Amino acid sequence: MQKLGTTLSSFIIDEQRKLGNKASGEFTGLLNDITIACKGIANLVNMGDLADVLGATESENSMGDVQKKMDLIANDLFIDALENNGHCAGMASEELDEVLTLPDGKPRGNYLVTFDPLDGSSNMDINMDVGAIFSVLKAPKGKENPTAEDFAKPGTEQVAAGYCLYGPSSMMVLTTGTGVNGFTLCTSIGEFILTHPDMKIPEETAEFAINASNQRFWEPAVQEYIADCIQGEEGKLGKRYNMRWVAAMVGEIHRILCRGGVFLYPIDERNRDVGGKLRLLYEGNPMAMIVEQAGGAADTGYGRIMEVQPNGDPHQRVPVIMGSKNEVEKILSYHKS
Ligand code: AFP
Repeated sequence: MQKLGTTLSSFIIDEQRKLGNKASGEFTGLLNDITIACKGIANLVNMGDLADVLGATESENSMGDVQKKMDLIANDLFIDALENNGHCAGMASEELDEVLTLPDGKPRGNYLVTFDPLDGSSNMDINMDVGAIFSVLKAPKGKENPTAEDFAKPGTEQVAAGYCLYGPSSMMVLTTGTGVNGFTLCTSIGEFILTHPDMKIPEETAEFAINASNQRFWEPAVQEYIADCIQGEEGKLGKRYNMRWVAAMVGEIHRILCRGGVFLYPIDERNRDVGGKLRLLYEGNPMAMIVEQAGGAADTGYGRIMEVQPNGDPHQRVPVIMGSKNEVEKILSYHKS
């Protein structure tokens, strides 16, 4: 007989049980809310054009990116799942200009959630990988409506982080600070099942991911490292490298969790003033927590991503270098020299 295995909900309940009577069940409830949003998104992403969710809207987000139809739908699904159950006290989304205050009368919980509801959304229309990324922080005690300042916590204060990859199968990858576990969505029963326990990133790699079309804008350290990778066995690094680019950070980080690699979105001449391209709260911090929990490293080139002190702007950006530990250290040595 085929076994069902461990579902995401039972896994989380079990983790919380290990905390003894300290666990109220609220955190379990919060992760369950996020899971429901992700299942709703997975369903629509899988239906694609049949659900009329492809294409762009006429609106832009605060970063000036044109919002895709599915960006807005995914954002609404996250809000809907989180604002009604009393587990969450406030939210910040890559798709919203300001942090979101819960409507009056809705119960408030003890957690703040930040999310990028549809990372890599330009992949939607070409039927390629997209994902959702989320991070959970403790909410300030007794504050009805948390503000941007309450979200301005370094990544080291995250209590959980995860992503849901909508690829050939949908997978939820989660850390609550004790390792990383991956769950595959079984569409026939509508449950995420534990398929990738205790994910670990190999320390060594010969695979990098960077948008090479930006090469002329990169800093000298990154230019030099990539040039040495391309030299292969004849170059200073003495080995042949492979390159991949999914154009959705969720896809890149998932590949790195499965077989190692490094992902770089460095600061470049065009985004130096704003600090990089990727967002600290929605992409940098949650992915850094997952990568570190899986034994990898996550840095800006100048320090650990999770130790960056947020400046209070929920859309603060950050340069990103993350993945296999020894390779990240190699890249950092280029920065140092
Ligand atoms: P969106 O979340 O706006 O779709 O952007 C995705 C992303 O921020 C990140 O996931 C990718 O790594 C990166 O953009 C890809 O960007 P380019 O291919 O344009 O460099």
